[in-house]
Amino acid sequence: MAGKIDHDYDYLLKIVLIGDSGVGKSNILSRFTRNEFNLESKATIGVEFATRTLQVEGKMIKAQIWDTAGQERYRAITSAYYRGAVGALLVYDITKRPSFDNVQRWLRELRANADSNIVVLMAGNKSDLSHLRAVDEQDGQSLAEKEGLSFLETSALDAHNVERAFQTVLTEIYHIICKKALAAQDVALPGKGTTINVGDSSANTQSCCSS
Ligand SMILES: Nc1nc2c(ncn2[C@@H]2O[C@H](COP(=O)(O)OP(=O)(O)OP(=O)(O)O)[C@@H](O)[C@H]2O)c(=O)[nH]1
Ligand SMILES: [Mg+2]
Repeated sequence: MAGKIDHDYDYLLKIVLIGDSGVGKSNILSRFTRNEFNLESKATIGVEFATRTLQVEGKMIKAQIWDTAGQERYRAITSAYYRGAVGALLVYDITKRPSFDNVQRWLRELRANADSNIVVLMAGNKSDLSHLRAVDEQDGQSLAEKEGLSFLETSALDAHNVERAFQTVLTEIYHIICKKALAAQDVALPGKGTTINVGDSSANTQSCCSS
């Protein structure tokens, strides 16, 4: 109906994909949002995004996932890319050691540009190519623990852990929202379909984490 805003979700959360060129960010996005994989995908130029709504602990969460170029020369303005992001998937390629060595560089960029409360999951992608492995799973796990990140090995090709990676990030964000809501229970209840900023302590007090 004209003029009617019909939200089909409880929260809209912005997630960004970061990591070196060729690690599989765009294919992780297409696998998660369209269940598609492309062996010959081209390097991303500028910014793209796609959405998918899924259930987290009984709430409908619409994930708006942003994808940009790993290559510096194709990247869009960094501050705009990170603005409002509440979660990030930091992707490396388990067959390309330099993409893992660059994780620290991506973390620095994230910390310089994104909200300090952003939830980050590090994904070692292309787990289907274990015969070409150049980064041990344990090295990924250790770095993640040192940096306080979640960690999973994924494969956009065979879909291994792709769903789980996003579920993990979204669930963690949802728990942060709930904690903030509990800490600010006297704030007026906003309507459905609220956009969330993890840095905003008065963001939402909907009845979440009620159990
Ligand atoms: N075997 C395998 N290949 C993958 C996987 N994910 C991506 N690829 C391939 O890796 C190449 C690069 O993938 P993209 O998704 O375009 O990489 P990207 O990180 O988006 O690269 P930029 O856009 O340049 O930053 C493509 O040939 C993909 O088909 C995976 O999980 N397994
Ligand atoms: Mg890409």
